[in-house]
This record gives sequence, C-alpha cells and structure tokens, in this order.
Amino acid sequence: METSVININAAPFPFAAKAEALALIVIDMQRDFAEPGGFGASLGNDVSRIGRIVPDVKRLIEGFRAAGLPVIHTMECHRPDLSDLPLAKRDRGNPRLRIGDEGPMGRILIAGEPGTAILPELSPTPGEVVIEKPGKGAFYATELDRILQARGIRQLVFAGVTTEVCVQTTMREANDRGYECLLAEEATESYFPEFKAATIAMIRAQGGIVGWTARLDDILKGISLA
Ligand code: TIU
Repeated sequence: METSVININAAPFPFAAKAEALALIVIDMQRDFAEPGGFGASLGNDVSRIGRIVPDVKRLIEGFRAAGLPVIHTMECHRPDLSDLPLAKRDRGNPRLRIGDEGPMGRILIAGEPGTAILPELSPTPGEVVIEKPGKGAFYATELDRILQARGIRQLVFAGVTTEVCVQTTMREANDRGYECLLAEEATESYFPEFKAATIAMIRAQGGIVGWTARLDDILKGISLA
C-alpha cells in the first residue's frame, strides 16, 4: 500500500504522520481524576484544572473519528478484589481515602465504579479500544502493545491526564518500544502547571528524546488531510 506522509507542525521538528500507522491514545480522562471526591482529590489535589481541557480533548477525539483514525482510551483502575493492587501503591502517603475505599462516587479507582468511569463527554464509542491498567504506564500488565502491533499502529498522539504521571510514563514506555509519540499540548493537564510545562520541555529536548509535542490545531489540520 502507498504510504502517504503528512507533516504536522511540531516541536522539536515536524512530525511525519502516516495515516495507516497513526492512533490517538487518551489517557485516564476519568471522573476519579477530574471531580471532587475521587482519587486525585484524595491525594490533596485541586482537581478543577482537569475539567478545563475536556473541550480540547473532545475536539481531538472528534477529529480522529472524522478522519477514520483509531481512538484508544485508557483507565487507571484495579480489580474489586484488589488482586492487581500492590501494597506499595495502596499504602503510599497519607491520603484521605485509599484505593478501594468507599468514596462519594463509589470505591476509589475500582473498575466498574461510577467514579472510575471516563468523563461522559469523552465516552468511548462502540468498537473503540479501552485499556484498563493497574499502573501509571499503559503498557505495564496490559494487552496494549499486542493490540497496537496487530493493527500496524506505530505512531501515537497522546492526550489526557496527568501530563507528568500517566501520560509521560506511557509515552516513555511507548518510545522505548519503538513507537513515535506526539503529545497534544492543550489536550493534556497536570494538577501542577509547572510540571506540565516541564514535561513538554523534557519530551522535546535533546532532539525529541521522548517524542514530539504539537498544538491541537496543528494536529487537527494534519489529520484532516489524512
Ligand atoms: N496523581 C496523578 O497525578 N496521577 C495519577 O495518579 N494517575 C494518572 O496520571 N492517570
């Protein structure tokens, strides 16, 4: 098959996107990270920043769907019996509620609970891959690599939260596995604006040591030509 390359304006240099190898991966846009009473708030964070990126994440998802390109969603969550939750993760720090405890939106970060769901505005459509992951990185203890390989996906556009935790961890895992990674700048957020800025800077430093970053409109323009 003929490979058509679309150059997306990006930093530190243009991203040569190949439509047949490209997918969007939306990391952990869950109520648990965006709403009061969830996991993010239990760690002492002001969660209000997270909800503000929803319109931009939605635009990106809709752009990929309109271009006929795959959209993959991830969710950080654990089994109800906690068998995939290391004690070192459950016992970390001094949160108000720990993973598995009953909170105002159900049990914190447990699969199937209301608070663990993806934000309704960003719900997956039938047929879109949803990866449930027990770690910060989406490749650890999941089928993600096998699913991407089976579909010939070699390039990933990243959105979601939080920039320096689950997004950056997954980008680094993907980069080491040979995927080309592009972070959509307005479609990711952190509880700490300085950590988001630092993550964007460190990804594209040293000639793109972890990958590329780009503005949302530049990505949307690029994929509309795919
Ligand atoms: N706490 C924090 O910044 N993030 C997480 O715990 N998980 C994700 O980033 N999804």
